[in-house]
Amino acid sequence: MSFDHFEYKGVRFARGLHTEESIKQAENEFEVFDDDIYIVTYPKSGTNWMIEILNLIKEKGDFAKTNALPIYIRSPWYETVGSQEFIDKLEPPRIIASHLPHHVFAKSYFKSKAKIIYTMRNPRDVIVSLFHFASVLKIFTPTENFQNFIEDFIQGKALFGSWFDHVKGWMQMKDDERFFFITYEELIQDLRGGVIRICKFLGQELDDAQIDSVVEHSTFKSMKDNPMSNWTQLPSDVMDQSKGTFMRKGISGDWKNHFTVAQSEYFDKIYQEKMKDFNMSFFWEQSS
Ligand code: PPS
Repeated sequence: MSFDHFEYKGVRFARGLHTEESIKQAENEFEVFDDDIYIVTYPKSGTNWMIEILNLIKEKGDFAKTNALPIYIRSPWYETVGSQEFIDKLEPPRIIASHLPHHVFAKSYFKSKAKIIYTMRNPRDVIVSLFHFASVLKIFTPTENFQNFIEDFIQGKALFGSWFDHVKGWMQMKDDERFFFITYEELIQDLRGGVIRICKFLGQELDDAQIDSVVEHSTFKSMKDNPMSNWTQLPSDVMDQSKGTFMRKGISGDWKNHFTVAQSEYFDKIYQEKMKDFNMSFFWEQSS
């Protein structure tokens, strides 16, 4: 997984999206408000899905209101260079995205009442999604060597560092009342149920018709067909849409079409080793 990068506190960041200054600023100076809601994820874990869901919940399912802006402006990643301009225009409660690991997250968050929704995904599917995205997003040097890609991912050489550290870092907060976690796979299995749980966490009361609208507009098909949500408005020097689409497959288990048996066994072994002291089990551990 090759991209022009720098390291900060053991984590790889991409030049072109980040600078040392933007990351230090995000960590030390960014001002978190008590009513903010943060969508935190390791890349390719369902960030945009959650952006769509949360903005629709905020507007009680009113699609015309949420769909006025492209998704990456509706809820910018606050660590990205240039994002402050868009964050300054957000109406409260601000819904802000971030891929930052726990140990680099805004210090002011930890003194605030702001909420975090952390979404996780089967790391095998994260690898596959990222592998395809690496040929589309211009900051990456495309590669066809899937084995090397897996190896880089395992060694934490991916954008935003190690998946294992990210998940373990953030899940230290699992019992904090400001923190809610959910998996991509749970949303695939029962989107409506997920939306209802998220509303409860946020203290948002939506009626059945409003929930139906949130679900209708956040399905994979709706988002894939929606130019405000499918990233097709990005210029070709940022994303080469001829090489693939941001809204690619939107399923769980696509890793089975990419990993060989040997790669799958190898990854399982590493996974067991790295997660052995982690006292939680995930949906994908039963089904993979
Ligand atoms: S990023 O670049 O890190 O912000 O990407 P992220 O949004 O986290 O993840 C992109 C993957 O999520 C899929 N996606 C969805 N799946 C199901 N339903 C909905 N509504 C949805 N929206 C986005 C998207 O297709 C990417 O996964 P893959 O496996 O590549 O299709």
